[in-house]
Amino acid sequence: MPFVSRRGFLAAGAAMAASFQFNSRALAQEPPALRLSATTRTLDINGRAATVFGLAGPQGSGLVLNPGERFRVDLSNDLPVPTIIHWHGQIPPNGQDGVPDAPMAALAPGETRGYDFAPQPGTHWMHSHIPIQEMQLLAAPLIVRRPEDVRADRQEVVVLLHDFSFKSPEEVMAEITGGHGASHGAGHGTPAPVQGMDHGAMGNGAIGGMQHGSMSGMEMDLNDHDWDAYLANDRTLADPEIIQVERGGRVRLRIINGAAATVFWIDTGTVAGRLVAVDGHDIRPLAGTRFGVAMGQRLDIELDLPGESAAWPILALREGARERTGIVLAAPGASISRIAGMGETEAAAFDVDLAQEGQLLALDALPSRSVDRSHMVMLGGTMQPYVWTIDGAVWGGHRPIGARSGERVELMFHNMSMMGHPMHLHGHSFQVVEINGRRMAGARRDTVYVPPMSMVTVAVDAGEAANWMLHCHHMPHLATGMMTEFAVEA
Ligand SMILES: [Cu+2]
Repeated sequence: MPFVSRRGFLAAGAAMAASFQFNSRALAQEPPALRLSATTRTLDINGRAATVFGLAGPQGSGLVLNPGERFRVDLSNDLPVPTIIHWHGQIPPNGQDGVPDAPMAALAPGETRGYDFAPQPGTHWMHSHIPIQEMQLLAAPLIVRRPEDVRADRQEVVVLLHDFSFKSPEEVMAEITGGHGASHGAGHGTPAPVQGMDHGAMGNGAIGGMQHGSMSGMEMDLNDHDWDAYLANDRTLADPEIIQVERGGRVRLRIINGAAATVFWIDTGTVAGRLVAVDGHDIRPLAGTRFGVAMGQRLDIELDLPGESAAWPILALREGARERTGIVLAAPGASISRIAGMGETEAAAFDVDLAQEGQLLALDALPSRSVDRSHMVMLGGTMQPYVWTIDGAVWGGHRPIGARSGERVELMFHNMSMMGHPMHLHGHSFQVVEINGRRMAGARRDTVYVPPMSMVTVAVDAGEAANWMLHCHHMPHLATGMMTEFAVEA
């Protein structure tokens, strides 16, 4: 029984009707599908009410699946507008991937559609693939636990990060694209010198947050919008989530950067962390207290807390700026002091020299084999006009990147622009195999950050014959067309 058609999914394809009758009998023996609803909710952001979108499930916001559990979900659109949800990090059949009209239409208001596939384990998430909806927080964690997670006796703490504006996403987009480009006020969005061109580890695995010499003559653009708030699990540091932990507790942070256009540094403060997975894939553990995470990416960080009645803030610092957000881990009896929403100093720009990515080594490397096909993928664009391109084109004028199913393909991302781009490929997990000309057995991922004027090569075994989206996960870049297709033929 390769595929169980379900109610709404069936409605979209008459060809599936026959299999539905066969499969409906089998359904009786399975637990009911999980219900997930795209809906609106109200948040309190620094004392002001905000109506945003969300994904409500049986466990609250988001889903946690246990080992062996299928991803069997009935998604309902309870919004007044069409929507569709992408299961970021999953490898579903292409028809269930969740991109509007590629191939399935968005769900109309009131429509329910069924999804059923074997999920990829790890820290993943799900979000609308309509950029202005993701900007309205239509996103939630999607955690698939491994058997070893269940055995580990390690408290799992999920943190979903966002940037937030009280303005409508249309207004935000108009401000970003409407002739001004980067905002140049208040010390944000100003071109920052490219830092840290001296390579190599920065001591004890600690990454970033350090000022290196600027590279003469080059400026990169960070943070093309100043958001009203930065959220960790929907809250600011004025009223952060307090998570009860044990003295001497063992914690696994599952960090998801769901922001539209903000790269964060995760700062574990006085507690040493171990980065053990990125994008749901295990890596060789990397010690440190500060790890960067670009839009769409995930970090799993293990902490072994001291045996004290203390509180340990876990902060997310906006790159190139002073704003921050976060949560607080608190042992019984801890006194919790207020944390300012602004740090003393600006956090560094993330991974301009790929020092972090260059230290990440896969534990589940792709099998070694010869490369059947390689493509140079040029990333370009400018703030003025606000246009971001792949191979010189925006969506609609793009030329798909071709492959045959089963081929080993290398995509050489070459960023010729002055902004960084987190590049996300649907339906596959790739491996970072080269950074600025240096071959390596880097991390398995689905989203790789390509800083300005840099080259990152990923290897991927082409999967199901279908057109899979390949795009920048900076939402204003995506909204203005920074997307192409990885066109896999049979
Ligand atoms: Cu981009």
